[in-house]
Amino acid sequence: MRILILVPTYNESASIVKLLDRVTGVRADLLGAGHEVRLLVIDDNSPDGTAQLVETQGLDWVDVLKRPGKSGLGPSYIAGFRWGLDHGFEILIEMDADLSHQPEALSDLIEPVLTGDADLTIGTRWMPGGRVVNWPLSRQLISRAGTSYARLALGLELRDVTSGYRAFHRRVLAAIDLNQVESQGYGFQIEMVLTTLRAGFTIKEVPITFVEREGGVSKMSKRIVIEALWKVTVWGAQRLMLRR
Ligand SMILES: Nc1nc2c(ncn2[C@@H]2O[C@H](COP(=O)(O)OP(=O)(O)O)[C@@H](O)[C@H]2O)c(=O)[nH]1
Ligand SMILES: [Mg+2]
Repeated sequence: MRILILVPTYNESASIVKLLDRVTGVRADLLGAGHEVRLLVIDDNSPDGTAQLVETQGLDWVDVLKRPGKSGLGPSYIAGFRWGLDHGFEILIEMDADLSHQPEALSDLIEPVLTGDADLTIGTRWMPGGRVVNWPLSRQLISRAGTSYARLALGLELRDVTSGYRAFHRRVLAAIDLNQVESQGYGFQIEMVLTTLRAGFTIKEVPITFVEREGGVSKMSKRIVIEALWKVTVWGAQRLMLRR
């Protein structure tokens, strides 16, 4: 299979080299199993020079998609999905740059997509076998409450709708209208879940260990949380009115 790991970055110079280093080991195993693995950094012109740092590593399996300025997580991923589809990749992975998502868990994450068991897998913190390390209680509460609200408002059975460690089969991204996806942060992850399910695809959750970042700063903001809450409320109201 042709696998592409998408990594959006905004000021991640503290962790991106370590990430590439750890992906190198995982990649060797996947290559051994007959897969092709490339990685695309989608950088929003990080002032700390993340893109240049990646380029100076000179890795022939890594590309950098340079964007003019900070646009948010959603638009960055949409640009990355388009790039991956255009280049013929079959499995497209979402992964954070801050090492919260363990590259070593990649094989388990993609397994159901490889075998055709699911069209999308989500690395889930809030299920048996999943856990979080060093994550402040306040963030855990926001995450769990957010998922509970989305489950209720949108009638979802998933246990971690905002997780950003995911593997899509290209058939999902090719089938949905990427122009219609409009959310930014957590809202983007929830919107992708909804869009995937509405298009008739299957989602499977895989337990992961999520480790709080050690370097750099989180781009999570009150605005991103409020956007997600607002969007879920609107989508929930539409669901009630349209009975979908
Ligand atoms: N390209 C791009 N990447 C972003 C943006 N905002 C966040 N990211 C990246 O998305 C990933 C998750 O963001 P992070 O700040 O760690 O969010 P948190 O884990 O919820 O605290 C990281 O790799 C960030 O660098 C953005 O506006 N543009
Ligand atoms: Mg993070």
